[in-house]
This record gives sequence, structure tokens and C-alpha cells, in this order.
Amino acid sequence: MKILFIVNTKDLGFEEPLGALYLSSAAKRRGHDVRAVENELTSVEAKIAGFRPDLLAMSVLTPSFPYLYRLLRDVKRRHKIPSIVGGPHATHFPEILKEEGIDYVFRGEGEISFLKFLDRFEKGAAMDDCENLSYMKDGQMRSNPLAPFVEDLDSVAFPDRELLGGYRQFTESDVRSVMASRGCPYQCSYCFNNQYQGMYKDLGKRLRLRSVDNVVAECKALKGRYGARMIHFFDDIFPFKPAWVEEFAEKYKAEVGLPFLTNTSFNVCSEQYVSALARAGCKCLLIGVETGNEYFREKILFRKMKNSMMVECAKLVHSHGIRIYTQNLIGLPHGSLELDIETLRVNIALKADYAGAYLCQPYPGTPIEAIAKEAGLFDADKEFNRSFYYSSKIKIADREKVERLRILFPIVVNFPALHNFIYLFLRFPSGPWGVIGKLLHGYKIKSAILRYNMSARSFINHTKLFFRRPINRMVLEEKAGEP
Ligand code: B12
Ligand code: SF4
Repeated sequence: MKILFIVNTKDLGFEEPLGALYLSSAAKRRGHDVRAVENELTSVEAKIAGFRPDLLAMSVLTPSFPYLYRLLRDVKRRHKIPSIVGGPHATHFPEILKEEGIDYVFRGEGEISFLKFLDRFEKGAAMDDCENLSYMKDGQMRSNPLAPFVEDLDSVAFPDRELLGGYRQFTESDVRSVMASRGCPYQCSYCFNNQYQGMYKDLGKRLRLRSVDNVVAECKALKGRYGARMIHFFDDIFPFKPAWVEEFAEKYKAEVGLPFLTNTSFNVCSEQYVSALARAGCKCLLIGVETGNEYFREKILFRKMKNSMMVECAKLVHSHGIRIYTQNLIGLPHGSLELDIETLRVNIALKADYAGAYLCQPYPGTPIEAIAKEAGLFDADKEFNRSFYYSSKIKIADREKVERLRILFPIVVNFPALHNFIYLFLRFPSGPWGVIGKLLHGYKIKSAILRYNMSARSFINHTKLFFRRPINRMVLEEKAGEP
């Protein structure tokens, strides 16, 4: 059977959409012909004309759903090809099945149940026992139960890197994306894991690790076959089981030897963990500070950790030569400009090498959305922006200044003396700061985040992707409306 994946390339940089790549591998193993096309109407039309797919497949995140759904609807108005939609948004909102152009919705993890769906679909058989699927039957929406999580992640085929072989955005990057584990032990109030763990309760362990040998084999293939020079591990939190991380340090260093960056939490940054990551070749850790106030961190964000502990961990990470890229949420429900400036100060205290600040997005179904709604701080009329940088459904006190702070944040953390003038800066439009912030970000990407010997081809590709986004997209998008 012929399956066409419509991939949201426009919202991606060089990061590969692993969900689609994993499913493509599974379907190809079963003998299906899988191709991909970017999310743009004329490209989809051209691909359909040449490939004549039997099924359209798409993966959606909440912020890009409004745009992707309209694209799918327009394609389906011209071509009567059945469609299936999966990914985090579909997982939490199977009701999107009621939208024009969506025939099937797939919830949760796909590698096994998607194949079952393809078998049934090909034979025109009933879908009653096809786990994870939501579909219409006799005019009613049915949602079948979820299959348990895949227990043995080593049994899953490596992502299909050939699927996006025609897209230079990915092929001309020498940084490749890998997941060494699935799941997270925490339940932050703004994160999809909070809902996800609830859905999968009693359906398997929420945190699963691949074996070190399996991860190393994938990275070796990326280095050998695809010329990878750096690996970006996209795990929610890079594995922190001591025996695993020690084995990884030894084998990855010896058999792969590529620098890498990854996500982690201050909560797991022991001396042993950080030292093993450094030995393995870790160059940068992306870590959530989220807010500088311990009370807000615990009560609003459901994250329990002390500022003093974060500062000590940051010292430890730096002492091993690893850079720190912090993630921060400003404009929280019940928050204030002063709270966000407190967050700025904590980032200065822990000497973040780059500090990204984003407006908090209360995604539907998350506890933080409920918190905002209960307090009357939810603005239902605002649409979710396609990223969390530029707009928010939270009614933020001092909104204009908080939005300016988002732009100033990384600059002030990098040049802490500016902190003394922060209230003065916030009184004036942030336009010029946007240009400085963009340049600083570009510089930091190269000097702190992607610290490896970048090929010229990749440098050009990264630069193009970086400048694809206008300097102050917030202003431009609000004027023009979402594409
Ligand atoms: C890598 C990553 C990115 C990358 C690439 C994203 C991408 N589109 O692939 C980048 C950095 C670009 C990114 C950006 C953003 N991201 Co992001 N990102 C992730 C991360 C860490 C890993 C994604 C991944 O590769 N997972 C591994 C694969 C195997 O899982 P999967 O994609 O879910 O796919 C499986 C199933 O969902 C299912 N499936 C998926 N698609 C389909 C399709 C069909 C047809 C079927 C049958 C099944 C199916 O089967 C797959 C295999 O089991 C996740 C967290 C996470 N743990 O998943 C967040 C996450 C997906 N991101 C999230 C968000 C919010 C964002 C941003 C808004 C943040 C920002 N910076 O502005 C942007 C939005 C970009 C956009 N509009 O698309 C949220 C989404 C929440 C939601 N409700 O949608 C997540 C879940 C993180 C979170 N903490 O809540 N992100
Ligand atoms: S630690 Fe990160 S991935 Fe885990 S629940 Fe919190 S925000 Fe989500």
C-alpha cells in the first residue's frame, strides 16, 4: 500500500521528525511504500499526482494543528484519499476526528498498532479491535482502548532517515536527532507528559530506556552512513540510571566519539551523572529553570527544586566543561513582571551560557490551563501561536513589558551589568533589542550549543534555517495573521 506522510517541515529546523520516521520504518518493514512531502499545498498536490497514495498520514502538535488541519482539509476537498492523523495533539484530542478531512485519529505510541491499522485498512476490514484508533462508525465516534507501551524499545526499528532524503534542510545538517529513551519521571503542569502518563496508567512503565548497544548502533550508522558530526538526543530527560550512563560513557566514546547535546533536569545532576556525560562527549545541556521563584515553581509548575540546588548543579556542570542552555517560562498565571525578573536573576546567578525565555502556553487539557481558567486568567479568543515565543492565551499583567522582557532576557543574562537598567529598558519598544537578541542567539548556537567542527555545507544550511524566521516574528505575525 502507498502511504504519503505530510511532514511539517516549515516548523522544523534541522531537527528530524522522529515520529514519522519511526512509523515509516515500521511500515516499510511490512512491505508498504512510504513517501513524504512538505506541508505546502502545491507540493502535496504534485506529490499526490506522481505517487497516487492510498493513505495520507500526518503528525500534529497543538500549536500547528489549526494550520495543518486547514491544509489537510484543502487537499481532501480535491482528492478523495483517506487520512489518518497522530502525534501529541491527536493523542489528547481525538475529537479532531469531527473536523472535515480527518478520517482516522491515532492516539499514543504508533509502531505496533499503526501496522495493525494498515492491515485492516488494506483489507477493508472492521477497525473494532484496532488499538489506539478513533474512527466513525454508524455516525458515532468510537475510540478503541490503547495498546500498552512498547516495552522493549530495542525491538523498534531505527528511524527511516531515507524518508526525508530529498529535503536538504535535514540532509545538509551534520547534527542528527536521536531518542535514547521514552518518557519522563516528572509531571510538570504545563507539559504533555502530565496527561500522557494519566492515559497510559497501568499500561506499562512510563520511563523506558533503549539498551546502550542499541543507541550506540544507531549513532554509529548516523556517523558512517549520513556523515553526522554531532548528535542531538531529544529525550525528555537523558537517561540517568547510573549503570546505564556509565556504560554509555564508555561505549559511546569508544565506538561513536561524536559530541552531543541533550535535555536534562537539575534534579538528576549528580557528580557521577555529569562526569559520565562529559566523558561521553556532552557539550551542552538544555535544562529547565522555568521560574526563579520556588513557590511558583512548585505550586504552579509542579516542579520541586531549590534555587540553591540549581546554582550548585550549574557549577558542577560548568566544572566539567559543559555549557548550559536554560529554558524559562514567563507570563505565568498569577505571575507578574517582578516574578519574571526574579527568574532572570536566577539565570544570572547560575551563569547560564544561553537563557531562552518563552511565554507560558497553557495547552489544552494541562493542569496549568485549569489553573489559568479557574483564576479567570485565560483568554479563549487568542489562537495558539505556532511556537511558544510570540503569544499566549494567559491574561498577563503588564503584558507589553513581559513580551519585551522575553526579547531582553538572553541578552541581559549574557551581559549581567545590563540588569541594573532593566526597568528602564522595558519602558521602550524592544525592536532594536530583537536584532541584538537574534545575533546573540546565532552566536550562542555556534559557540555554546552546537559546539563541534561544523562542515561548511552544514554551516550554510543552519544559517539559512536560522534566518528563515523574521527577527521579530511576533510583530509580523500579529500584523499579517497566521499563514
Ligand atoms: C524533538 C521535539 C521538537 C523538535 C521537533 C518537533 C517535531 N515536530 O518533530 C522541535 C525542536 C522543532 C520542537 C518544536 C516544538 N515543540 Co516539541 N518536542 C520535541 C520532543 C522533545 C520529542 C519529539 C519526538 O521526536 N518524539 C519521539 C517520537 C517517537 O514520538 P512522537 O513524535 O510522539 O511520535 C509517536 C506517536 O506520537 C505516534 N505518532 C506520531 N505521529 C503520528 C502520525 C500518525 C499518522 C500515527 C498513526 C501515529 C503518530 O507514533 C510515534 C511513534 O511511536 C517532544 C517531547 C516528546 N517526548 O515527544 C516535544 C513536544 C512534541 N514539543 C512540544 C511543543 C509544545 C513544541 C513547540 C511549541 C515548542 C517551541 N519551541 O515553540 C514547538 C512547536 C513546533 C511545531 N509547531 O511543530 C510539545 C507538544 C505538546 C502538544 N500538545 O502538542 C511536546 C510534546 C513537549 C511537551 N513537553 O509538551 N519540538
Ligand atoms: S521534566 Fe520536562 S519533559 Fe518531564 S514532565 Fe517536566 S517539562 Fe515535561
